[in-house]
Amino acid sequence: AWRKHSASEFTSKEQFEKELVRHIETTLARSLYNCDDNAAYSGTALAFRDRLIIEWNRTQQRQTFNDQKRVYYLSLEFLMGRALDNAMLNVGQKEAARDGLKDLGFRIEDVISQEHDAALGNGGLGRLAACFLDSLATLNYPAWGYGLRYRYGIFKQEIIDGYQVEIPDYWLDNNPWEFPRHDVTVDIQFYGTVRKTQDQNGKVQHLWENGEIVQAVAYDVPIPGYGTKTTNNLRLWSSKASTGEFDFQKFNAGDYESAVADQQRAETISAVLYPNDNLERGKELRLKQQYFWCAASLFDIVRRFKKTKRAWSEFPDQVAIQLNDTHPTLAIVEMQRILVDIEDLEWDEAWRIVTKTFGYTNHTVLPEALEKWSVPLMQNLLPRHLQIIYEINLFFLQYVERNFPNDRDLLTRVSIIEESHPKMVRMAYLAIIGSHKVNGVAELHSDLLKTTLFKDFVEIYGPDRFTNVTNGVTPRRWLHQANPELSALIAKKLGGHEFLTDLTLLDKLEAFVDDKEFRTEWAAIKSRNKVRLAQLIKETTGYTVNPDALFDVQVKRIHEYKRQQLNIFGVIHRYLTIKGMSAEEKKKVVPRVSIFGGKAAPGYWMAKTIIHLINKVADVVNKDPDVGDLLKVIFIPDYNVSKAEVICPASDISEHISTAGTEGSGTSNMKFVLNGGLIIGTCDGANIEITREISEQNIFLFGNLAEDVEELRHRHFYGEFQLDPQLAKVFDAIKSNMFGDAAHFSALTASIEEHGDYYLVSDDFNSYIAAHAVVDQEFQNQKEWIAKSIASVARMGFFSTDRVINEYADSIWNVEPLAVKD
Ligand code: 26Q
Repeated sequence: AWRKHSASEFTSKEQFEKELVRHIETTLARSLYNCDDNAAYSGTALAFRDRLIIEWNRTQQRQTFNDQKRVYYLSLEFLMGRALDNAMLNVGQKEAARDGLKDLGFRIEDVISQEHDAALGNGGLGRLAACFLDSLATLNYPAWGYGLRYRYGIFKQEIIDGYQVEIPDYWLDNNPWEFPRHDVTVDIQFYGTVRKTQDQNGKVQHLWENGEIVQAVAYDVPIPGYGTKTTNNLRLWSSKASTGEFDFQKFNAGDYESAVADQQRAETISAVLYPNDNLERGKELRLKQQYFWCAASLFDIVRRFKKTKRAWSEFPDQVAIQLNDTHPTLAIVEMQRILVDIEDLEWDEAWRIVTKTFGYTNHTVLPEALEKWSVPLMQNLLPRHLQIIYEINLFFLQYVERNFPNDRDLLTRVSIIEESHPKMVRMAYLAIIGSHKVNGVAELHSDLLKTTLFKDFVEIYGPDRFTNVTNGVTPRRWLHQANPELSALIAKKLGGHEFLTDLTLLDKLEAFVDDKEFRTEWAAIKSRNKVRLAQLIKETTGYTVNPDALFDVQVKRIHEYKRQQLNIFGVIHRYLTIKGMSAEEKKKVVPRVSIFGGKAAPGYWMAKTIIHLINKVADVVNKDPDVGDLLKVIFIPDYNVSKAEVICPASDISEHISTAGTEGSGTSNMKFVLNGGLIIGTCDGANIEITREISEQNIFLFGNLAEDVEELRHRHFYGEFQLDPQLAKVFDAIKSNMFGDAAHFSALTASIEEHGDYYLVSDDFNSYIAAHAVVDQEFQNQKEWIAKSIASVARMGFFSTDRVINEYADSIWNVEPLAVKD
């Protein structure tokens, strides 16, 4: 009962207003009379935050008291987006806030949109981690996320003269969602030397000494679940100069300047998120980030375990650690170091504990994304860890040798150390060897891992170490929050919002596919969502688009394998076709808006060239009176989570057109279909399973299959290459300077015409154009189109991260939810 009367509760708009005003006037020290949207946002966030904190503390107490097995999700990226709307949904009382804000002269939507996105991630992998946290809390799993508290998240993108320009994203000022824990710190060592000694019993010991110490400070973020009291913790580490005595020596010695420089260097570790997506660059600072975060997290996890006074052998019964890609692989080595060097366990016993604890998720088969670190670099930064890696490798290769005698090639292929110049540490192999389960993120991807990249390891360990867990998205953010009207309509038909926690209930919608009134409501919602997107387009680009046109969307990181170039070449083809039409023919054209969005890694020139071409095509097409409303081309700048929440509900069709076999899963494909958009795509990643669920009738598939790719590339390599004739016309237009100086785009056309067309743009072009013709055709039959839209949503239940998390819990972590009583 005491909880009902705690100071921060509110269940009516009057009580909410009281809390809001109190926070504005006292916490923020502002007057209500010059309170703008931003202050209203801060006050509202603080009022809801108070409510979260209570459940957060209780959840942590409950989890400590129950002492069940916990899950730790290690990810260098958490692409959270905004928190307030989600807090309102999970705390409840959004309507009280809406009414209270209205009384004070604010629109809740304007207030919510004041919040700066928490953009601590690049794309799919980081957003997946954020969806996982939401599902873990919603399903009452005792789980923590561990990451880095970057001062700068992913850069803000501006488009200037058609070029991407990167602006630093400083986001930490006035962030009400994080709680500094200045008492939770860990000293992290770098560099130094390893000294071998013996203890009293003659046992060999390794002392890692004389390194540089950097301090890790914990910042905690509450993660509320939906429809539950569970509020889990996301712990982000920030780097700071160590305050140890050693470090004051320089100050005392009068070397003030170099002492300050040392401090700055320490803070650099958590300064910035590396903006590469699916590309690794081998920079020392990145390795420092990885170790800093792994070591701090492991120390914290071990500290929590040791408080329970259990035997070390019980560690894997209490702790499951999941590695989000290879970025946290050093955690495996660090764990072994803690057990052997510090806790004095025997190597074999320690290693059994380690491998039972870790699981590794792979997100890509692209060779350029596979992490490798140079041995000399690692030797210098983490000398003891390199020794341990060599030791792990030695025992592993001995094991392989015993089971596959006289196969030198195999030993070379699977060695953690690549015998190149310089030698390299293969992080994926280390992650496989140190984990009990390895999973891919969609069926095709997991199959490809087993038959190509990790084939030798399947031979060595047997197939059971390798599994698939197909990705998903959280229906709270990606249906209910992003598309409140659709969520309300579904709830009206299904008799409540239970589908938000059991997404398979959507299958009941199938009964309404032929319900005319329902179809009309469904279509009206899509239409209003398109108006909302048209407004965003107007605000961000200045262009006016017709909401009745077919909205064709491709938003994701810009990458050659994702083939935005195929899309823009298709748009140019469409433009040329319209230009060649008579007035009579034009009447039959389905008006279309081609919408792009996404960031290119700052050093990825080809991706930047693709952005430039899209913007130059937009310049020409959008002002061409011959075309008018029949075609518009839009590049929405600075694509991020909160823009995605506007874009996903507003597509008629979206594009998921990667070269077959290259996209691990894709998750925006799921978001678009869940919001009633149809998709055009290749047989790649999760598109395949989406097709299986919603049926081939409801998706526009095209292009070569993964099994054909190798052969096609081989043929290209041996000069057997014919540019598709329709694509040739597109290239001719580009080369005629139709979209500005063709020299800007020559590298892009040459990569296809002259350098082997690695991503098979030309091979798939004809099939792509044909698929779009079918899209145009079918869009004209709105009745059928809406029926497909409804039928697809009805069959999307599989793609909830709630299902995903339960699969990880059963097949990898072996953890149970913690029951929460009221
Ligand atoms: C590695 C080393 C150094 C610097 C950066 C990186 C780095 C950073 C980010 C490597 C890869 C990433 C991101 C990868 C990623 O987002 N992968 C996507 O993961 C999604 C979730 O599983 C899948 O749906 C996508 O198919 C996959 O591309």
